[in-house]
Amino acid sequence: MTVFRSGFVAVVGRPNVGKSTLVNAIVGTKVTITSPRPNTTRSQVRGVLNRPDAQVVFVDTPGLHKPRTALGERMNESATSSLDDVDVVVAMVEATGAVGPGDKMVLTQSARRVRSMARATALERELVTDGPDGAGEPTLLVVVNKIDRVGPDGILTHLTQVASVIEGIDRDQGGAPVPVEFFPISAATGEGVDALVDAVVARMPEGPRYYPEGMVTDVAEAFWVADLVREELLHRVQDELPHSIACRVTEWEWPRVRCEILVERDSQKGIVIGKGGITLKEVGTAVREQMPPGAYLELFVRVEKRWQHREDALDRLGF
Ligand SMILES: Nc1nc2c(ncn2[C@@H]2O[C@H](COP(=O)(O)OP(=O)(O)OP(=O)(O)O)[C@@H](O)[C@H]2O)c(=O)[nH]1
Ligand SMILES: [Mg+2]
Repeated sequence: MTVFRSGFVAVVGRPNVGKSTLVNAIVGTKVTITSPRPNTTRSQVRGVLNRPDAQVVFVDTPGLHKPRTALGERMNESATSSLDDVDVVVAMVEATGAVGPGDKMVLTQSARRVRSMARATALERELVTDGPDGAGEPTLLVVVNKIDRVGPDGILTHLTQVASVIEGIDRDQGGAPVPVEFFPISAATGEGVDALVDAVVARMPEGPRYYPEGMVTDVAEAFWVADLVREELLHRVQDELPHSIACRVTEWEWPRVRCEILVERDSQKGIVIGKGGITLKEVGTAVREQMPPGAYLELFVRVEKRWQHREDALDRLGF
């Protein structure tokens, strides 16, 4: 008898390694925004993969980093807490550049979680006599992304480096080595992604559909539009400004949608608006193209001083 498998997968990694690009590639629709700037994703976003044999909910997470703001701390908490409720952990690094301390932190947290899953599974097997559900030993899936940017030698070097970092983590954490599988992929071209998805599905427990079949995400429409506005801005502004931007929809009276763009300083306001309003105009056009036809999108820029550092502002903005 074929079983239906379902469950949750967290995709964790440093900022900018390509987590959101991967989730979009797997789901087959854009469900989470991406950009060349680090810290693009600020909260968990669920993307649902529906197959005849399985439903897998991929949880895209903010990049784990050394926080310099209250927002950064909340983003890290959001990423770390995603590990608590999932069946499989995918830890992503990128093939370009060396495996750094940020990657080590990601691998350490991921390995720790897989170890605790292994302990829980062992305990369950002792208590339940009718055997395991066939999903196998908890295993850390390590994805090496952006292989389109390095040659085969580069991939091999990187895999070797990651493996030795994990050996060090095993020594630090003690006990048996954590089971690991490696997946060199390119989220951008799709290379290697099917193999990863098959491995994830094989590791899902037997279970029901958690979401209706046509549903690809649980992100609310107003939140999505605000994120699309931020995405378009991230592609147009530089330096520290991406971090200072927050967007939220303040009115939704279809087809009229009003979205507020917050910045932290007066000087940033002009950059977001652009000469003669050109940047805002371009952003508005690009976002409308991704909304249902007929949308009338109004964009406003407002200064909210140091909002990234203020707990009260973060509460209000829903972080
Ligand atoms: N060449 C190449 N670029 C990629 C690949 N995957 C992602 N990128 C690019 O890397 C950048 C970051 O991608 P994101 O998916 O936003 O990265 P992220 O890990 O979600 O980043 P945060 O949300 O900031 O943590 C974007 O410019 C992507 O286009 C890949 O496989 N190959
Ligand atoms: Mg992201």
